[in-house]
Amino acid sequence: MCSTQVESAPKTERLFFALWPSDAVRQALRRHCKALLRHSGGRPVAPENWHITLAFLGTVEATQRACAEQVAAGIHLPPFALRLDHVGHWARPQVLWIGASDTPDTLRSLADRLAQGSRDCGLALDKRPFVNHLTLKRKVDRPPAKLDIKPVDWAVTDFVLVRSRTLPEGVQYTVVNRWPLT
Ligand code: 2AM
Repeated sequence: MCSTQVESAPKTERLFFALWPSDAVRQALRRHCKALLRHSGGRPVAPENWHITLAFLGTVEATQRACAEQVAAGIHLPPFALRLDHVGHWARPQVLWIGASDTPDTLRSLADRLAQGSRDCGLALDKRPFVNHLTLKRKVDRPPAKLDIKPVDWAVTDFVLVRSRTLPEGVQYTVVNRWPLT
């Protein structure tokens, strides 16, 4: 008798590490960016999806996720203050974003350690250096005339792992793990 073994493909997820704003920071961003968002064309990112990517892992298997989560758990860095005071436009990806003109050393260190640790888990990450940015809109083909905004202060006390799913109604981000900065 002959038996057929069907090998199922490993279960994968699309994941990234991020700074995830509190509701209060999201509300402040909505208020301070109201005019900018109204007058810049393009396709807005839903405010509940706003985040700053620390390291984009791409498609990840369960063992790689566990390894990346161990890397995150092994990072001990203090909380830091982030002042979102700079609006930028990238022409090629057609992205309108807000970020901190001053990248705190702790933030750079957090992003670098997550990226290096994830590479050590066998994940192929983008080689471009970290640029802190929170994407507000996509498909913005030219910079808006007025790029100044009232800064938003964000006391960053943790970082998260996010699952990204593409659904018919749009992209869905779910926070699947969280680590405190202490
Ligand atoms: P972006 O906001 O500049 O587009 C989820 O896709 C998040 O990961 C987005 O914030 C996106 O940044 C970021 N990201 C970084 N590299 C990516 C890649 N190669 N593909 C998709 N998203 C990427």
